[in-house]
Amino acid sequence: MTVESTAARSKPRRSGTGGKRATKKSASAQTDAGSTTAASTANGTTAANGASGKQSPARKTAKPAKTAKPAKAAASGPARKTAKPAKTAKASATRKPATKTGSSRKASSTAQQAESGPELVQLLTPEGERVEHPDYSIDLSAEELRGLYRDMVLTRRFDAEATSLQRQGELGLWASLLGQEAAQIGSGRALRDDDYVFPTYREHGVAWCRGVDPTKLLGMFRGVNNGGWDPASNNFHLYTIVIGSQVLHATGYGMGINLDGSDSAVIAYFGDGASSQGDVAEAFTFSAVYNAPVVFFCQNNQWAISEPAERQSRVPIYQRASGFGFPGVRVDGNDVLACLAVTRAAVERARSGQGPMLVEAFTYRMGAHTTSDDPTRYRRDEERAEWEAKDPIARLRAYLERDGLADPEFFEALEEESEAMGKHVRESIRTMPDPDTMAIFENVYADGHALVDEERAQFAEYLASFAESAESEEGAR
Ligand SMILES: Cc1ncc(C[n+]2csc(CCOP(=O)(O)OP(=O)(O)O)c2C)c(N)n1
Ligand SMILES: [Mg+2]
Repeated sequence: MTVESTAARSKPRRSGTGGKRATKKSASAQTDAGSTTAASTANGTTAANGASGKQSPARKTAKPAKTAKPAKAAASGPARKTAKPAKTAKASATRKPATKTGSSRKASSTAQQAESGPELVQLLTPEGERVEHPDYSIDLSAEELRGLYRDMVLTRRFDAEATSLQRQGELGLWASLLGQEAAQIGSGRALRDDDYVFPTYREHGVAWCRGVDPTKLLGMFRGVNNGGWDPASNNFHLYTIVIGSQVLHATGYGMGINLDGSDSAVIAYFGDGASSQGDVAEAFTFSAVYNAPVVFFCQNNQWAISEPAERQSRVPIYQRASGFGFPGVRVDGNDVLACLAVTRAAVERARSGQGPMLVEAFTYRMGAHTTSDDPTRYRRDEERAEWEAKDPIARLRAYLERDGLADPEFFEALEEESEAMGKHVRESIRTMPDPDTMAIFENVYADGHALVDEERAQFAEYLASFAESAESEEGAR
């Protein structure tokens, strides 16, 4: 997908005004499968300024230059040697994370693990207590809150089914979103239909919010198609495995929105690991310089396969934004209300012509990286247990029950719906047709290519040779 083609796509969706995007519209209520979110009320400007202003505490703790001294290291030769903390870090990283006492780990985790305090936006505590934040507020009806809960429960159920189906041999691979439901549902529900989403490979909750049929997400993981849905139908791009590349695509799309003069926004999802990619840095630069309406939504789930987040950055990821000239904010990624409020503010900001914003959703990958991974090889059980206590679904349920916002019938009905969904997913995968083997040569070039034609003919001949040898075996009997 090229920048040109994604940008061009936005054109027919929204008629351009011909001038600069100036109209600041409220996010319209979005309804999907019974769940609604209210119009945005957050003041993007205040919110963003507030967020970008808070840098001192973490900056201070992030000064573990004692171990790393990155600036000096870059300037002088000998210092570079001391800047080799990779050695210390290496020792504490993949093999022996259990001790977590290595100086490198200790220093950098201070920068990473600001799980409470002023720099983390939170509206719902892990115990399910509703709290306020000076820059981000939200006022949702009981129905809307139940809708968010339903979204998270069904997404988790779908994800669990997919993991089981992989174990049963129905999928080649699955990348679970377990633990990241709030980050995805909160941000996904902050969007309008005409906004455009660029996901990684783990955004099953966002796909749900965009109205993509969940069973369509399975095709690629079963190996029967290259994506399975039409991105233009739901403004939800195909899953992207090349880490960070979709962030550049989002930037190009955002620059296209500006040229169109529309007030849509674009959101790019990426991980803590992806934040180290050059593509992401380039996307930050271009979005800032071209004032593109891009929300960079980083789900910091603490791990990039077996690499801990502290190996990606010496400062909290959200603080990187200020170096590029736009605001960044860290939100409790297990708090669906905070994720919704912060993303709404960021999207509103983009819509009103104020350019990009970085949202770092601080969360945790509860499962393995993918079904091919074994996280017990590189991380402590205690770490997972700590995060289990911050579960995004349990905390919203606690709030709904304590404040009488949902009755037992609601939870029972949802359980039934969840069961039905599981059944539907299992049945769909087993009836998913295998593709025609020769289809691999389709859509390589829009107008065909001599080399592809040649390869197609060779492959057809190769396949035919099996039929011939089967026939001769038959004849020999
Ligand atoms: C350009 C590129 N480099 C390396 C990989 C291999 N790879 C796949 S997933 C992954 C880790 C990504 O971690 P993160 O960005 O934190 O996302 P998460 O998987 O945690 O959601 C890597 C390195 C890749 N797919 N693409
Ligand atoms: Mg990660």
